Amino acid sequence: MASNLDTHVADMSPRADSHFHVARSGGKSGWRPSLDWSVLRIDAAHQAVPDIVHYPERLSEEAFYRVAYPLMVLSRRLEERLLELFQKGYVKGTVTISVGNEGTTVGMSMPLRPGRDVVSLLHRDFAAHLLLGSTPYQLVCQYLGNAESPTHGREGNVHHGDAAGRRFPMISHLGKMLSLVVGGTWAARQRGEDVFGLAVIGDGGTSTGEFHEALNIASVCKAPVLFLVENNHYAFSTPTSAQYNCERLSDRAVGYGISGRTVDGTDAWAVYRAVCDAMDAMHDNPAPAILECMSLRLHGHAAYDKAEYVSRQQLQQWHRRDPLPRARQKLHELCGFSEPDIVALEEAVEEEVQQSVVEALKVARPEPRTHRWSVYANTAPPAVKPFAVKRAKNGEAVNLALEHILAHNPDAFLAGLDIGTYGSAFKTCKGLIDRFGPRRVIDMPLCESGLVGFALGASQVGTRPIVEFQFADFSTEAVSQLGLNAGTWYFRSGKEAPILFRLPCGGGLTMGAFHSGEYEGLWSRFPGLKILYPATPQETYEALLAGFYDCNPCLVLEHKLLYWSKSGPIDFGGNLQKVWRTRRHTKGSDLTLVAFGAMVHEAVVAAGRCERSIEVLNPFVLHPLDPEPIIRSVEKTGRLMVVQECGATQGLGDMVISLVVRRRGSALRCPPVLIAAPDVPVPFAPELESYCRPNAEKILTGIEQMLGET
Ligand SMILES: Cc1ncc(C[n+]2csc(CCOP(=O)(O)OP(=O)(O)O)c2C)c(N)n1
Ligand SMILES: [Mg+2]
Repeated sequence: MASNLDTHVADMSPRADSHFHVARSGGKSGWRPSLDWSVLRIDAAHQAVPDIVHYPERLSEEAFYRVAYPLMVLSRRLEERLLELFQKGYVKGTVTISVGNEGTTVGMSMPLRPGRDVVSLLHRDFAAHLLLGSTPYQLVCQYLGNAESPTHGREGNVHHGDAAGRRFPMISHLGKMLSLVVGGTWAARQRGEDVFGLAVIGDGGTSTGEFHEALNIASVCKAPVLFLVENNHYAFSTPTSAQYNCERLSDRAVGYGISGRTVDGTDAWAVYRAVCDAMDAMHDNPAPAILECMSLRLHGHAAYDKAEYVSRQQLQQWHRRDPLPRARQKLHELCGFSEPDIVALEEAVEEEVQQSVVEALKVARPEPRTHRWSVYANTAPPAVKPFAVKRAKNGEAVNLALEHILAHNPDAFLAGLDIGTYGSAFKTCKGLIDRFGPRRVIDMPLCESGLVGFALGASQVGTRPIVEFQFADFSTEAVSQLGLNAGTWYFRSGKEAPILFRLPCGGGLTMGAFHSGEYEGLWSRFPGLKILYPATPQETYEALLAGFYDCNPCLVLEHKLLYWSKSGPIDFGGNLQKVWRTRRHTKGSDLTLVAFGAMVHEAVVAAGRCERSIEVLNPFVLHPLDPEPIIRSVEKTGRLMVVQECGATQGLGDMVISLVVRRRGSALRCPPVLIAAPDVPVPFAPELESYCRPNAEKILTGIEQMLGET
């Protein structure tokens, strides 16, 4: 890409007498796209300068500013250049500028141990990314969305991080990252690691439900996570007076039984000390804390926002509190730097910015044809112990599978509502807490979104979470956390997110609209999730093991009606790869009847009563759906009927039909048929529910009609 920005560079040869050393080695030009922070330090008066020390050591104020000031300048100059690149059309999306927030971001991240402590940064934490592992070059690449960006162009601007380095990449949905930090910190501690969490949120973000959920979980689980609130007085254009009604956001700590503190966020040293103090306190007594940093925003919310809603007077006041000039002054006063020393430092920073921009602009755009498009990680599952039992109910199959998983995987844990002593709402977890203890069979607070975030964070530090939703219906509480965050995790970060989700689902139990749904249609709309829907004890056992040992977020739908009503043998050979396949329940040549969950049993009954030869298939893997076995059956029978328990537009029946018609419509001798409930909420009264619900009789009527017509 040609760039008139290149022209600046030629004039900017590094000063021979620069006091500011930036590591340069390798590559043709001698420039390499990685900044070595251990040598990024000021060497005024040829004094040795300590490298950054991390918690539990503390920097002196003088040593702190020697590192903090260059970082703050680097962050600001880089962002100014990004803004310029945005205005020139090189950067797409937008740029949310952190100018004014550098005191908070540098202060809060300096004590952390990169790669060890669990962190989620926000859209105004540019300097913290630099301090915790990103290089200026990488950040520019990320904003340009080019082939070398940390997300390879799969995500833009602030949605980056380093999942493997425990700097979790944020999603746009504010608040959602907090519970991941809680889960990651808690899980790493369970593994015996001495870690802390830093979960950053803005004043606006504190109004989200997830802020409460994450704080509450952290407090109950005693996870040492510092919830750092960057209070810059505005959320986009909304002032704090319209955002909350307490005096200080740190006052909210009382409600969680934890401590809270407010500091001047424009004072980097004050923030640094407050974070170190909080880590000391969390070390002595593992529990979360709130640190509110009163910060400011010297630009609008993002590149397009002129911030006309901020009064001139307030802006002037803010400019007087700009953290950069104050940090600069500290270099003079505390560190004894002369003006030329500081100017040399600033020029060296400017040069680093230039180099990064110029090098990043040379990088190719992502190439769609060779891009890694997969939304699924594909690490092969291990071979597991074979298991057989002559007869078990579906609910017992769940219990047996969970017992196997917990017994063979010390890093696995089960989390959900009432799964401990009570043994879960449908008793499928009975006895597990007695065998594995409350640290591995965990009764969680009632908060499905926070629970999913907690599990996602835990999955990133080497543990293997299993989440039970009490009813599948309550999984809708976690749509963005599960669908948008967990589902896209591998695509965005390249790191696996192995989590098993269990969803007791389905109707027929007179439970009405909020306790009877399946939601396979909803969850299949999110790329990156897998869905298994077993119908027999054998399938149930296999689905739970396959879902657990898979390296992606997997949902297993467990039909509640089948838990204790249906039984059968389990004979599992131990090869998990063979599990991911369509199940044939009856063999036939006149009609292919595809069914899911409890409808499989209704379909089998209907097939048994029918005089013609019906082939009943359960796709078992609902997402990603492989239509080929269904197509092969249709090639034989020439007819396709799909039966689903939910309303016609809510399930996957239409998807099955569409795939068969699109790929092999010529094999059909008549139009395919969908047997489904009407598109109404599942009604409560038994007469109304059974009127809506498909059953063997309705299926049989449909089959006879279909076969009679052809
Ligand atoms: C859940 C959610 N709703 C709306 C938005 C759109 N949005 C992006 S940033 C923002 C303001 C955030 O304000 P604050 O939390 O105070 O952080 P700041 O931008 O001030 O640093 C809004 C409303 C979002 N990202 N997430
Ligand atoms: Mg704000």
